[in-house]
Amino acid sequence: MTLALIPRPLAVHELPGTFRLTAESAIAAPGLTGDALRVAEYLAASLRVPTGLPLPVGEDGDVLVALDPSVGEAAGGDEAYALTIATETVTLRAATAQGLFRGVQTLRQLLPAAVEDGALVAAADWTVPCVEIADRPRFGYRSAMLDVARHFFPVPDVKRLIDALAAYKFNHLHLHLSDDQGWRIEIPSRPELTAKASGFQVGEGAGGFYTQADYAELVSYAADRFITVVPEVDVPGHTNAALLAYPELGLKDYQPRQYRGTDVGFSTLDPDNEATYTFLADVFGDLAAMTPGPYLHLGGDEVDVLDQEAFGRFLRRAAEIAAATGKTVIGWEEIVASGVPAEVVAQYWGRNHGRQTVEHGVSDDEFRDAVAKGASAIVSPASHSYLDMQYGPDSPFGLDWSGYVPVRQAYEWDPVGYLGEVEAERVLGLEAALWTETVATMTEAEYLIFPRLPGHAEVGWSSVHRDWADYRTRLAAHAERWEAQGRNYFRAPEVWAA
Ligand code: TNX
Repeated sequence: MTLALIPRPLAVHELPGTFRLTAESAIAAPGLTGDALRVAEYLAASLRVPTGLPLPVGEDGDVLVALDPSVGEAAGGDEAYALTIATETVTLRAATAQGLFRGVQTLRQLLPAAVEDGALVAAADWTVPCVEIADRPRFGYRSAMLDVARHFFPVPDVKRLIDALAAYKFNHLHLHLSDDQGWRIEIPSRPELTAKASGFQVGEGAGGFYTQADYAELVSYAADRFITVVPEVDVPGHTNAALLAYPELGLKDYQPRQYRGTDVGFSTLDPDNEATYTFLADVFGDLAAMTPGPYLHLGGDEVDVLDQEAFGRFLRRAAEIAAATGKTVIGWEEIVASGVPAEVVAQYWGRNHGRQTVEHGVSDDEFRDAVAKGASAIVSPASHSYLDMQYGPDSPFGLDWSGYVPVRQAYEWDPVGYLGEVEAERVLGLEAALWTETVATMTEAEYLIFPRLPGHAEVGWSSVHRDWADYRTRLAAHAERWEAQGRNYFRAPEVWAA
């Protein structure tokens, strides 16, 4: 494919000629209301800034945005779209507003990189190559995770990440909201959590937390981009911060403290204290009420200080309490050995591939068995999809417990293929996860995110076919877009030959 589109669309038919946006151009959105009209307006508003063109949204115009139920008939229909660029007109059709939004991202990528600029760009030529595209995603769950607990990232940083996710057609954002180093979300029934346990983080720095209003703002910013926020409160382990607020919920001899290190596995809620479960009901209940999306992530990873019986007993009750909120529960891979019901979605992270220092691990075979018995899976193997793994020995940021993850390795993998013999329908999709032990700012985070994030976008959206040479050429062309957006990225020699 010669067009630098990521993720690669299902069907692309390139045609001769170009379309040009001009001072006479207008967005036609006849009959659109609600979310679909909002998408047309989002398109116009985002193009007006760099182009300086008026681009009114109305009944008529050379850029038609239209709802068309026939576009969404196949699988993946809610996000399917059809985009036709002819010399005089652009036509974007989808069955849903969400499909239109995904198509808008493709149209943006067909425009010159200057379209990504946050200010007026003089003397650019706003042309688009003629093409017919029919597109829809392979997986319905395409997620990125941001750990805001090890280092806190304020609302504008998260919005910046959400914009990147939207550009690459991700549809979920998982926020890791609590860990040993801080509690980052205001829980109205448990105000001590943020009052006592949010003011620190890894290394230096004051930490922070999202108020309910901050969280609502993030949820709605994401929803405007058809991205669902998946909140995670990690239990029973990774709870040193929670225990600083509620020390009575810990094991007898545990001394909670302001923890600024990066060890794992040392903290836990006490499974034998009834107050633990009252705490969970309060926290999960409030979080569920604040979260319009269907998922609640309860963590469940890395507990060194409980035996398997106590760990399983805790998780079965925790899962029940979380499910009672009406949400679909997600837990890290360790949950498959804990006897939680198959309705709990298991998130594979491949701890066995390098991280052998903690208890309750599951082997790949055990994970596969759980999926064969009916569990659904989100697949995020550290060896491919962890954005916090170093690119190589010279990476200034990142960890290496699962080995280095060069750009090519972050592209050449497949969620179903990775697990092996599993029914494809049980695999909801994938996640690219950024743990933030080693990055304190969005600029540092972006160094790890780019250029690897687009590879996961393609793995999640496009067919199983991978062609590194073709992908690399398309990826290389995206650097100009990140530069126009003012983003940091690692200029990997495997992509931009020195
Ligand atoms: C493993 S992945 C963890 C995190 C660390 C991460 C660092 C998972 C469920 N647990 O606590 O931050 O490795 O790569």
